[in-house]
Amino acid sequence: MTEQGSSHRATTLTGAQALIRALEELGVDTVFGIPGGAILPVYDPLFDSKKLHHILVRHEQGAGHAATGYAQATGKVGVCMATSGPGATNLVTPIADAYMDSVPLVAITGQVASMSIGTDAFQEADICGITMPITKHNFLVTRAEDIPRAVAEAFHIAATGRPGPVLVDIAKDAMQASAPFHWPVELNLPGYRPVSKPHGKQIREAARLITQAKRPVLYVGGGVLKARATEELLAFPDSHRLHLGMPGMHGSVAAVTALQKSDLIIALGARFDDRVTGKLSSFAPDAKIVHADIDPAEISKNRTADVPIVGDCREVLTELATAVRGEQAAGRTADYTVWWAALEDWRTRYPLGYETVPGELAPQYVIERLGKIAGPDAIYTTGVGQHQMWAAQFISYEKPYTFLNSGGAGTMGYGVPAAMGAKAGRPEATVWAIDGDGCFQMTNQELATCALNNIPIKIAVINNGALGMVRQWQTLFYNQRYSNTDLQSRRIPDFVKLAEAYGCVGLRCESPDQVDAVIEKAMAINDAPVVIDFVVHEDAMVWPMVPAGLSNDEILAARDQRPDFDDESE
Ligand SMILES: Cc1ncc(C[n+]2csc(CCOP(=O)(O)OP(=O)(O)O)c2C)c(N)n1
Repeated sequence: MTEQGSSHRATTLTGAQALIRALEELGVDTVFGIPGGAILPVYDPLFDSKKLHHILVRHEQGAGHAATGYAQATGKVGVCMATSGPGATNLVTPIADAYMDSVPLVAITGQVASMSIGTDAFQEADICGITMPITKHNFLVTRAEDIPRAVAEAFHIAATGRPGPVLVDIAKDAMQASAPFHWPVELNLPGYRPVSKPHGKQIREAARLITQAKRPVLYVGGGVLKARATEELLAFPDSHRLHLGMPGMHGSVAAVTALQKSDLIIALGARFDDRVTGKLSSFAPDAKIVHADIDPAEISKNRTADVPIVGDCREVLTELATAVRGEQAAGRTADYTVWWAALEDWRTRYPLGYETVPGELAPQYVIERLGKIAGPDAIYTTGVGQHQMWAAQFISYEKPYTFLNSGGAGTMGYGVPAAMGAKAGRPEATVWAIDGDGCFQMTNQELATCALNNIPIKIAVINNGALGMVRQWQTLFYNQRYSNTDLQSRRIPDFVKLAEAYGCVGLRCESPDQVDAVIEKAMAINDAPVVIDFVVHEDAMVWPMVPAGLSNDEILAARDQRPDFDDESE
């Protein structure tokens, strides 16, 4: 390939070469994928690329979550690739997952030749139709000359505004045909103009409410991370005095109650998800709402905003801080002392905790020790279930972009491939996947990918032998009738042998006194992936809990333990 200046005569490339060239121009360094018939023309020039590193995964779902983990750890757009039909449909779960968590992802799929589209051709699936509701946008490209622009637009859409997944589906004949290659391309996106600068009047109104409020709470969502606004927020590390912890179904009593009793919620890049609000009609009944989000569709979707602010969280926070300082300079200051005393009181009376059973290994203890030993510079990913909630509760996250999990979709199987992607993007970081035995069995084949590609992630399988979170609901709401939640995974498979079969180091830990030593041993291994099978107590439960569908006022600090707020003055 020759160098191409935009004003010079264009080089002629095949569509497949143009795709690779466009990805190189966009600065892509890592692509996760699996080839097949319809995408094969692309894999040929990919073989020669000096800039693109393709990681051959074992399942397309792994490619998708790896690209998501890569994107979340690096802030760049994650890229995955698959062939038509089943290759593309295997990407559906990670695409939906990235959509729910607003992660910038570009999925490139091969499609059958344009002449065959709509004929039920071999390995044909209408992946644009299938992913229409779970992508920010998607493209079906049937001409070679359209490939560079489609790819450039896909990256632009994925990364700007509210980030999200974009699919580029390319017909095989478009990859094989030739066309002049022009770069850079002019984007042609009428109607796509995300608003990043907030409206001054709304900012002033928000500042006025903040200085009038008696019980204000910042409700900080993923949008603050996406806007890279953590400095502007003075991103509260978990150890900060004003950080109350995670709100919602398994949030801390202090965080849930603070929102419930607040008179002003300042929601930043957050979307009033049902896992946070509980029964919506009884959520924070006395609170006025300032809602800042880059996606206007989020504002007043679930809870009506008194002050809607459409904008990028970084700009919103900068301007809001200036406006609040202005209010204060004019003598309008708020006194939150009484409120802080109440928060402090809830926090000290209802701290996070857990029970231990003599002779048994508590899963919370394992996760707590892991967080302490691996420390705040490590990146942690999780699956979905009890272990995910404990990882949110018992690890102290001091830095942004270090806790990656499937928050919106709740996708079991996210942990291992996301860790693989995070480690591929941040090779210098220690990356731990904290996984459940159920989740681990959904995507652990990517251990082979990690072992072969020198991606030495570490996996802590919190092995309670069951689909723990579902079992917890059966304990609490289905009379302890454990229908189909016993995986027997303390017997089958043997996770240590499984790890070894995949070229990883396998370790097992069954008692509290071995925990530190086994974690330290894993920390010392950096030339291979490590799997630790932590055989833990099967009856441990996640507390606090707001039972699904109930008001957050019904929070249980622990089993049968309703917090008592009556004795406080508000
Ligand atoms: C793909 C998928 N299937 C089913 C579920 C429903 N589900 C949520 S948590 C859970 C159990 C997870 O078990 P495990 O991985 O062992 O984690 P634990 O809760 O025991 O920590 C299930 C089945 C889901 N979230 N995702």
